[in-house]
Amino acid sequence: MVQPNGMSNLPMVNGQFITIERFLLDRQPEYAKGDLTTILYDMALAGKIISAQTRRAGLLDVLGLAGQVNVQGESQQKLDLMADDVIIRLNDHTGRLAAMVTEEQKDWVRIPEGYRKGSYVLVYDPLDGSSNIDTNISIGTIFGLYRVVDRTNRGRLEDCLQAGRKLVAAGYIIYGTSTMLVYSAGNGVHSFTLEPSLGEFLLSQEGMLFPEIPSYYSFNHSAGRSWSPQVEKYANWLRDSYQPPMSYRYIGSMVADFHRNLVHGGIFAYPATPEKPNGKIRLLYEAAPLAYLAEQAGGYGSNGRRALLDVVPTDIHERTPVFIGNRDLVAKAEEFLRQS
Ligand code: AHM
Ligand code: MG
Repeated sequence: MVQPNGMSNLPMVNGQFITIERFLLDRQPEYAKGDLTTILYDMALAGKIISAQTRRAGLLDVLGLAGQVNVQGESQQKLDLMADDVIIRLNDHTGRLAAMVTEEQKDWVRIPEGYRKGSYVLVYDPLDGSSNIDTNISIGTIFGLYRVVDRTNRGRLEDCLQAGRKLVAAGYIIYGTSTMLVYSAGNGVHSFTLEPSLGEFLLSQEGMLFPEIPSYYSFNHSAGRSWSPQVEKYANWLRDSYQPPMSYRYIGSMVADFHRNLVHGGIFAYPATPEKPNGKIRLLYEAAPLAYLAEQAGGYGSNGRRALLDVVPTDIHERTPVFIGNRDLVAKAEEFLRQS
């Protein structure tokens, strides 16, 4: 591939950038080859399409508001519904999936009659942080992949209600200053940046790890008045006692807060409050995939008492408190929350 100007910092093999396709073909562990690799490639394609749509979101809004231009129905859909539709349409007919679970649909998504069923279940939040869409702030797609529980009987609720520990791959696509795809299939966390003029995701970093010294902590402090005394003490400890001091950053898109903390080190938390006894974040398609990535990057995700990956969901849209990021910071949160 020709080297675009100013991109010499990306890893190369034999003078060439490494496309996600090449990476998936060459570097996937044996167990992840086949359908799993192809689903990951399909998610990369979904990311390209959603990225293109989010880049045009402001324009589509203007056209929609003017009401005089005959915008296609699809363009006028809310962006999160459009993203949901893109992912379903790219995946429902491929014969690789047995079921899907999405934040945007009340029930789990069945593979339509007439299409072959596969052995995997795709769980996803099509556009996390969607309250940020109209203010041009980073948002993202989060996804996880499970194998069906029983290959002879595919596509049931119990295939969807699996603990994060059973994930075989997870990732996110972040639509920010650039579009990046970050994923793991159990052999470390790898990131790719979309080169817009080529329309290709190129390897940015293989084997991402949380830096040892964290830089940021991310809570919504406006909820502070409702926190338990334990959460309050922990937040105060992060602010007043942690050395070297960390900065406070909260975007309001968990995927973007997580990504920044993965790159620079830190912790994101969305604790329980009396108003939201289980917090806000959804276990199956938000917390578990990010907890899987966190553990693959040397970090940890907890609900404040135990590993998020060990919690078996009883409802596809179940919520959970979340503490996720550098392992020692999350372990410290558990320590504070154990205190009476
Ligand atoms: P969403 O999936 O509807 O976008 O909601 C989840 C988002 C998270 O990305 C983010 O961390 C959180 O909601 C922000 O909520 P709050 O405004 O209560 O802090
Ligand atoms: Mg979300």
